[in-house]
This record gives sequence, C-alpha cells and structure tokens, in this order.
Amino acid sequence: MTDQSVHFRTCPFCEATCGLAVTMRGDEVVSVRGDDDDVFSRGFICPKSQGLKQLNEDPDRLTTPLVRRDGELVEASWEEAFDAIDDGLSRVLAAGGRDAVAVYLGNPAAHSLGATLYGAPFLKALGSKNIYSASTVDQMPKQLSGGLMFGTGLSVPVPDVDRSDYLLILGANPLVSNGSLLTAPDMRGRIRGVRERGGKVVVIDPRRSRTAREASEHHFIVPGTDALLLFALVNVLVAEDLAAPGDLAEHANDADAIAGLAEPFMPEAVAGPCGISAAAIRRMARELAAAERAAVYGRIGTTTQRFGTVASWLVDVINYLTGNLDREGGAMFPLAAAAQRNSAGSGPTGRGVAVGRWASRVSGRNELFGELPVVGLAEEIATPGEGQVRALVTIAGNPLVSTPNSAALESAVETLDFMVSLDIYVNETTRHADVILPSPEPLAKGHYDTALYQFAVRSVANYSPPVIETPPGQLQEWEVMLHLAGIAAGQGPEADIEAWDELVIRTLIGREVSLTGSMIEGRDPEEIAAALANRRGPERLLDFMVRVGPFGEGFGADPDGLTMDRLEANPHGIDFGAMRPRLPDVLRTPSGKIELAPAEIVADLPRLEAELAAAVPRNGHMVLIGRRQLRSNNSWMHNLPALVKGKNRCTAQVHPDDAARLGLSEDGHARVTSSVGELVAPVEITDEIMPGVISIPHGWGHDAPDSRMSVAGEHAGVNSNLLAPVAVDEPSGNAVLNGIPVEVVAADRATVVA
Ligand SMILES: Nc1nc2c(c(=O)[nH]1)N[C@H]1C(S)=C(S)[C@@H](COP(=O)(O)OP(=O)(O)OC[C@H]3O[C@@H](n4cnc5c(=O)[nH]c(N)nc54)[C@H](O)[C@@H]3O)O[C@H]1N2
Ligand SMILES: Nc1nc2c(c(=O)[nH]1)N[C@H]1C(S)=C(S)[C@@H](COP(=O)(O)OP(=O)(O)OC[C@H]3O[C@@H](n4cnc5c(=O)[nH]c(N)nc54)[C@H](O)[C@@H]3O)O[C@H]1N2
Ligand code: SF4
Ligand SMILES: [Mo]
Repeated sequence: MTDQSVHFRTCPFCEATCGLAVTMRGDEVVSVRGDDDDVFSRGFICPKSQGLKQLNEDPDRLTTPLVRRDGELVEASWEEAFDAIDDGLSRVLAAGGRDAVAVYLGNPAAHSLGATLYGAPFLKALGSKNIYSASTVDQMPKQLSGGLMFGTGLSVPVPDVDRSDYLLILGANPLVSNGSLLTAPDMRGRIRGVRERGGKVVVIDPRRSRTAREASEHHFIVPGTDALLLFALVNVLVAEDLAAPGDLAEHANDADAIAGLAEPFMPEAVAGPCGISAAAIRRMARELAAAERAAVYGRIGTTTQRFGTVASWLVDVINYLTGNLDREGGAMFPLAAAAQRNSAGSGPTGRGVAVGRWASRVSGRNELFGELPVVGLAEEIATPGEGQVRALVTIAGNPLVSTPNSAALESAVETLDFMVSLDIYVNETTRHADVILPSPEPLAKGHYDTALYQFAVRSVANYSPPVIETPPGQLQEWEVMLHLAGIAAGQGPEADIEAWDELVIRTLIGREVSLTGSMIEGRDPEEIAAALANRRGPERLLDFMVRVGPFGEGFGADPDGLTMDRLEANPHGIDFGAMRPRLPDVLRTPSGKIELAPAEIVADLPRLEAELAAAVPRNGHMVLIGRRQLRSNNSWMHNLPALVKGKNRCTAQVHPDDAARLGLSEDGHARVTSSVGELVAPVEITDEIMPGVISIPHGWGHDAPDSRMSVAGEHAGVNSNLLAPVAVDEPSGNAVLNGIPVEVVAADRATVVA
C-alpha cells in the first residue's frame, strides 16, 4: 500500500529501549513490530510495545487541558489553563513561600526527552525544597551507594551479561521487567547466552519468577534479608581467603575494614533469618569466587526494602572483592553517548555526592540529589506550620497509587489549595488536580533515552523523530515545562518560551566550556551556540550533548564524531560497542578512590546487626511483597484493552501450605490487613511463592469514582500500597515496599469493606 509508511523508533515504555518498526497510514497506526535492524534489540519486543498503537487509539487519552470549574474538570484552552495555574501557584507562593509548592516527578518523565531535559529549569525557577520523585520508591539506595562509593548519583555498575560466566541476581525479574538499571533488550536471550556458554545463573527471590525458572539455580529468600545474605557471602570470601581484587586494590580505600564489618554475619548466623542454608551460602561464595567472570546484580527487591542501601553497597563490595568490578563480564560502568554523568569533566577526583543539604520539615529525612523521600509527602501537606506544602505539581506521576500509605496521601491531597498535573489521563491522582495539562502521545514526540543509556550494556545512541506532527493546539512537554518555569519565576502565564529555551542551552554551553577536561573547554560560547542554531527545544540540547559526549565531534575536534545529523541518518541506531574498563577515570570521589566503607553506610550497620540479633522464627506470620507483570507498566497501562484482556491478574499469591493453614481457596478471596490498611483480593494458590509470603502486584486499584479510564475501571483490581506503612531504608529514605508484615484471612467477597 503506497499510503503506508514505516517508521523506526525506540519504544518509550521501559528501560530496554527496543527498536520498533511502526507502520502508519496517515496519523493511524497500522502495526507495531520489532525492528530487526535495530543495533541493540535486533527485533526483540514485548507485549507492552502494542501500547503505542493502543495509546494512539485510546479515546480516554487527554488531548485538551482540563480546568476545574464549579468542582468539575472541564475542557479549556491552553491560555485559560496557564492563567489558572498562574493564579493558583502565585497565591500559594505569596502566602507560603517557595517550599509551599511541592513537585512529584513520575517514572514516564525519565522516558521523555522533554520532561528530562526541561525539568531542571522549572525546578530551579521554583526553588522549592519539596521536590519528590518515583526514585524514592525505587532505586535511590543504589544511587546513594554508588554515589558514595564511586562519586556520582549515576555511578551504578551494570552486569556485563553478554560476557559473564556467572550471574548472581537478587530481587530482579528481568524476564518480566525487561531489566532495570540494566538496559539490555532481550534479557531472556542474554541469560540463556550465559548458560549456553557453560556459565551459571543464580536467582535469589521469594518467588520462583520467570527469571528464576530460566536460571540454573534459584533460592527463596525471606523478604528484606538480602543484606544479611550478601554480608555472609563477604564473610566467606574473606574467611576462606577467596577475595582477589587484584589491580582494583590500588584504586580503593578502606579495603581493610571490610573483613571486620562482615564478621558478625557468618553463614550459620544468617541462614535462619534468610531461609537459605549455610551450606548453600558457602557454595555460592565459592562458585562466585571461582568463576572466571562473574557479576552480582541486585534490583528492586533489594532496594525497596528495609536495608536497601546496605544491600546495594554489598553488591558492589562483592563485585570488588571477586575482582569483577570494571572487568569484562563483571560489573562495569557504561559509557553513554550523551549526558553520562560519571564522565563529565575528568576523573578520578571529583566533588563526590552531598547528602542531606537539607532535611524534610516534619520527619527530618535527608535530601538526596535534590529531592526528599516521597514517603514524607503526605505529612508535609497535612502538618501545619511554616513551610507547609499547599500546592502540588505532578509530572507524569501517579503517587496516589505508586507510593506507600496511599490512603493517607489521598486524604492529604484533598486538602491542598492547588494542584496541577501534566499527564495523559484523568486517573487516581490527577482527578484531584485543579488543572490537567495533556502531554502528546509518544508518537508525536522526539525520543532519545538520555537516562537509560547511562545503564546500558552497550554504548548505543538512537534518536527517534516524531512520527505524528504535534496536533494543532497541542504543546510539547518541554514547552509546558518552560511555561511552568515562567510562572514559577513570576513572569506570568505568557512567558517567552524561546527566550527560556535560549537560556537553557546557553547555561549548558556555559557550564561545558568552563569544565576542566571537556572537549570544548575554553571555547567561545557564541561560536558553539551559532553551530546549534538550526534546531530548538530538546533536539538542540541533544545535539549539543552528543557533540560534547565521549563519541562526539566536539564542534570540530573530531569531524567523524557524533552529531544529531548523524543520529538522524541512522534510524536503527549507532552502536559504539560493549562496555569497556573505565577505572580510575570514571571515579568522581574527593579521594579519587573507590570508597569501600563509606561512613554513611557503615553508620547503618548496627541496625542490621540488631536485626540479626532479634531475628525470631516467623511462627506463621505473613509478609507482603509485590510483583511486576509483562502486560503492566506500573499503574498506567491498564486502560489499553490489549494489555488487560484475559483473566484478572491482580491476585494475592500464596503458597499451598499457607492456603491450607489460613483456609484460603483458589476461587475465594483473602482479606489482607497491615498496620495502615486493609484490602480484599482474589486468591491464587501457587508453589512458586515462598511459604509465609503473599504477593500482590502494585499499580492496580482503578475504581476511583471520578477518574476517566473506562477500560481500567473494568479491570480495577486493588491498590497494594494501601497496605504499605511509612517505613524507610534509613540512609536513603527510600520506601519499604517489600517485606511488609500483614495478617491474612479468608474473606467472603460479599463482605468486602469499602
Ligand atoms: N508496592 C509497590 N509500589 C511501587 C513499586 C513496587 O514495586 N511495589 N514500584 C515503584 C516504582 S519502581 C516506580 S518507578 C513507581 C512509579 O510511580 P509513578 O511514576 O508515580 O507511577 P506510574 O504508574 O509510572 O504513573 C505514571 C503517570 O504518568 C502518566 N503518563 C504516562 N505516559 C505519560 C507521558 O508521556 N507524559 C505524561 N506527562 N504523563 C504520562 C500516567 O498516566 C500516570 O499518571 O511506582 C513505585 N511503586
Ligand atoms: N512489565 C513491566 N515491566 C516493567 C515495569 C512494570 O511495571 N511492568 N516497571 C518498570 C520499573 S519502573 C522498574 S523500576 C523495573 C523494575 O525491575 P525489576 O527490579 O526486575 O522488578 P520486578 O519484576 O518487580 O522484580 C523484583 C523481584 O524482586 C522480588 N523480591 C521482592 N522482595 C524481595 C526481597 O526482599 N529480596 C529479594 N531478593 N527479592 C525480592 C520479587 O519477587 C520480584 O521477582 O521494571 C520496569 N519494567
Ligand atoms: S521490553 Fe520495554 S522497550 Fe522493549 S518493547 Fe517491551 S516495553 Fe518496549
Ligand atoms: Mo521504577
């Protein structure tokens, strides 16, 4: 058909960055398939990719701003919407000051070029201490441990899966999640590759997940005890003289301290609390040490729990002790073509990371990387006093479903004086907003993964131009962010967007030319700006970032180097190769060394020791964990019919022994109660889950009265975060979402409480 055209683009829905071949007829999506020529994914896709077509067709997706009038959200023009925001935010700022406005940035913001690159100017103009994001219900412990050990909040070693002989995976299910802090499309193929090379894959998880089933070996673990297990591995490596960091030693501080710190955590001491035998732990340590090239990888099961930072740190301590840090086939530092934080300027010495430059007003939790733990948002809204939050801006976030103690946050949000959301739906969160600004659908946006390529197993660069023209009357996310910046800066609703955009690029250029070690150190900013003048918005910023990046043309320094023009000429992406050793230059610590025993982490060890000492038999008590599902993406893809069809997936999984003990039956329901909430969910009995553990997926509970997601409403499920109390991993303030004590009883559906 001549009126059809095929467009190649990167899928924006998860961290795997798969290449898609999208067939269009005008603005209509005919099909979405894998791009066999994509340099990274080679045709691999998952079912969520169909979301691109389904979102395009979704009648519930917002295309006009909504403004609340007489209590109801009604369609409005952009002018009216920005007027309302200027009015609402100005009133709150005048009455309560900068901190009275809180911002929450959700997960899709990290997948959006506009929101990623233009978030900073808005936040800077706003100047509030109350900045929150999904990071503190996710990976903050890993960012903190990486930051303290290696020097930046994005210094996260990534398992080099394609060249490894031994993978130890804790609390991650990449066959379903498709990888996180690990950008590598087709994880099933890559994990199979390890085994086909004669290597071994070991999975530690309270559920026999898809990844566990694909692995050579799987161990159930009592939720929340990974730090104990990892410490026991360290203990064995040291006690049996298996530690062999080799050349790494010359780049590290405090290696001597590790043995002493690990001393209390003998395998025999942790075996009971973890539910893994001492013999198995010793064998694991020996195999890890003996493997030619091995990597330990921990993900959300290890970060969203009580000892997230300690567990995240120990993962890299083990990678160090076994000599696998920065080694091919081990855990390595990626090198992204644009914006790689840990390669800005030059190493190995740097400023390191600042922790706790301010603290939250009510509970005194530390700021990290410019934000506060989101578990504290509800109390910051609800507690009167100076600095009380009175307005909230959500950007691509659904915190009323995604964050702990959802009911308390909802009650707090209802009392706000003003709320704005940049989103694509009226959902559980945005239904409370006074103004909702719509984002264009993914096909109408340019795409490049500045964030995710920082965790990629290969240095890949791939830009996708918009396939659909911005519909008339629609604004791009970056333009919206700059309008918000203008309002926050007191310039009113009609700020000069072009002037703001100019300021943003000038700021980036100014910083780069004065950066020691930059490709354009000392160059004339005017000359650089002139060379970028043919573009605007995110594409101009991206052009700049790739040109000064590690493969860049450096504004004349290397004529063969990377530019936006070259990216546009390569729709299947450009592959600059596998990860390569980067020590010591990748470091940005003040000492210029790897810090193996950071004080902030060591300070949390007495808490872990107390846990070990207090470990009591569980006596039939149940703990809650979550799970991800192939056809879900956190809370927001349940309005797409292709992704919700089939049987109800929002079930409470329990082991047959627990089901028998608690009187639960497969066609019945369980009432699950925690210290803060209660819900009723259909029971699914399976021996894939560890006895004593119950699993309910997060991201459901779409029965809010005035949300406008008709399909999701028919597949409502329950919000598991109603059960999550306000509990944190102390050093990072990250929420505890796994290992929550609950009581489980059989419930008759007819007695469901409202
Ligand atoms: N119990 C439990 N809770 C969890 C987790 C868990 O494992 N267990 N996981 C946590 C994790 S890792 C994360 S990242 C968070 C996610 O937490 P959030 O980011 O708060 O939630 P999402 O479900 O990703 O919701 C994203 C929002 O963005 C909107 N959206 C989607 N696409 C776009 C777009 O292109 N532009 C704009 N402007 N908006 C868009 C959606 O409509 C939705 O409102 O959830 C966390 N919550
Ligand atoms: N299909 C799909 N893909 C997604 C998402 C999605 O919602 N759906 N969300 C995306 C996001 S935002 C993120 S952050 C990533 C997350 O990516 P992953 O970290 O791979 O997330 P999960 O699939 O939730 O896997 C976490 C595993 O940890 C286990 N677990 C729970 N508690 C513990 C514990 O205490 N210890 C151990 N060792 N394991 C535990 C769970 O049983 C689960 O199997 O996925 C991304 N990809
Ligand atoms: S794995 Fe992730 S990036 Fe790949 S098609 Fe699925 S959702 Fe898209
Ligand atoms: Mo996440």
